[in-house]
Amino acid sequence: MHNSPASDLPPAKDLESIARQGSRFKRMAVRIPTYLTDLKENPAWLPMFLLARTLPFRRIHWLATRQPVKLPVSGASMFTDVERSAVVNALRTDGIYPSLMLPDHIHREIAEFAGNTGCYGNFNRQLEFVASEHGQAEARFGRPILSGHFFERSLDCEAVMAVQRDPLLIDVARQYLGGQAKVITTRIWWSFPTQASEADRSLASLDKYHFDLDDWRMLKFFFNLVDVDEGTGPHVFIKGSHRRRRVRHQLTLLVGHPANEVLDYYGQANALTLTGKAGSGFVEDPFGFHMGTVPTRKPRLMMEVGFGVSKPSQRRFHGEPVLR
Ligand SMILES: O=C(O)CCC(=O)C(=O)O
Repeated sequence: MHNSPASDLPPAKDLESIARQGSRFKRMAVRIPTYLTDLKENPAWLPMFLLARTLPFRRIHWLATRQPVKLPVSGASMFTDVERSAVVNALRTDGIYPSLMLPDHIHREIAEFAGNTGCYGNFNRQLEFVASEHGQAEARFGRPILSGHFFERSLDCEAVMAVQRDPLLIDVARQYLGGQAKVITTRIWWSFPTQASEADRSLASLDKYHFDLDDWRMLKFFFNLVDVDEGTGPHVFIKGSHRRRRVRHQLTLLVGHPANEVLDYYGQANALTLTGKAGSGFVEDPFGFHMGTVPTRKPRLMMEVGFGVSKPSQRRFHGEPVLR
């Protein structure tokens, strides 16, 4: 067997970057079928996908398409004591408002539903199990299971629908995104402590700072449905990164970026870790850098209601993979 002398090899740093390039290209290639489906379903997806990552084009789109905000939606909100203008101001400044709280009966009803209903592991409809049997499911299916999604089953839970329809959510979304804001995702899902591969973590948007690029403007409400501490895989958001944006993070094909690169530029002090009691929630502009983290001690149950300004794709509505 012939071994190359050490002097024939590129320096270690170059080898590392070759390896990184390889996996980046692979990650991009994996996404191509999803992109083609989006394009076929809605050709307007392409200009959004290419241009919505840059601040000047986002601004132009905002000025050209923003619709006036109609009167506030009538009806009582389950979020008492929340001032809508305070939420919208915090979103404009920080990209996040971190102090929402669901009523007890609502988060308990959703948690009970998620505990008793079959979920699908790693976004795969073949891997169905109930959350309390996560360990047995990993043994049965012979693979680590990082996430458990309910897809359209989420909408069978009355309490989920009550949150989705709450007047505060749509009012805040319209004030922040413009009068045409509409719901584009509603999902509940588990993330489990496990030895997950990089690909599974990437599919579940875990452990990698990224920004969302599913629409020109988006807003996401998230709720922790179990007590979430450092060991439960909390969500992390980088305050201010939705409006002060490094040029390199605008002229990039990739939405995911290494933690050191993100934290060095936007500042460690701006990384907000969203731990909290069951029912605690927050609303963020997902153009800001954010990520979920992999639980190390106990499973996390989470809910998301996402708003956008364009026609939602079927894939997004049902919570199918949004590959990154
Ligand atoms: O699991 C989380 O906390 C993050 C989810 C996420 O990154 C997303 O919905 O874009």
